[in-house]
Amino acid sequence: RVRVRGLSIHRPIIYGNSAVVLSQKERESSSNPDHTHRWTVAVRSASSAPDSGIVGGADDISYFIKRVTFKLHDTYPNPSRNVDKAPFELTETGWGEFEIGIRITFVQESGEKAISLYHHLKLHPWAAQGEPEIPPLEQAIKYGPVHSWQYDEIVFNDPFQNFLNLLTQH
Ligand code: SLL
Repeated sequence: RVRVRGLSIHRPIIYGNSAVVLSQKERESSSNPDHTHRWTVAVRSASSAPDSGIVGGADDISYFIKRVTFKLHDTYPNPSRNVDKAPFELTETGWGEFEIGIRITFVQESGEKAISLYHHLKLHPWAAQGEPEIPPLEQAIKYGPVHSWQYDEIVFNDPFQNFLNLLTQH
């Protein structure tokens, strides 16, 4: 296995979450009536399909990512959640914001170490001056979905030749 010295190759990704307020009905029929929001956390390719209304995700990134582990707050059952195929996302309900650990494991043949990212799960829209940090639910419903996404680039330095081939063939 040979490394291609001096070469860097990057893959653009986005990671983050979208959140919506649960309807009264959904809250009543939920196993936990304290839950106020449904949210999805994800790692996706940065490119978006035109008119899809979805942030990123146009390309499948599973040719170089083997697993994404989302580490949730300890108030969740089995807080460490593995996703082993695309789409690398997780949908849950809850009531509070917290820091989500995102661990990305690359395909075996890459020889690359896993990387860790952190995302602050965002449920509430940014408050204007003088407004409460957590708006009343009726107001949050009017505001609509909350989106919090980050662009990033995964950089591979001195990649193995076979991994470089795999990356460039996609
Ligand atoms: C807070 N530091 O106090 C944060 C913690 C935890 C959120 C938020 C689900 C809990 C469950 C949930 O929303 N946890 O399923 O019981 O705001």
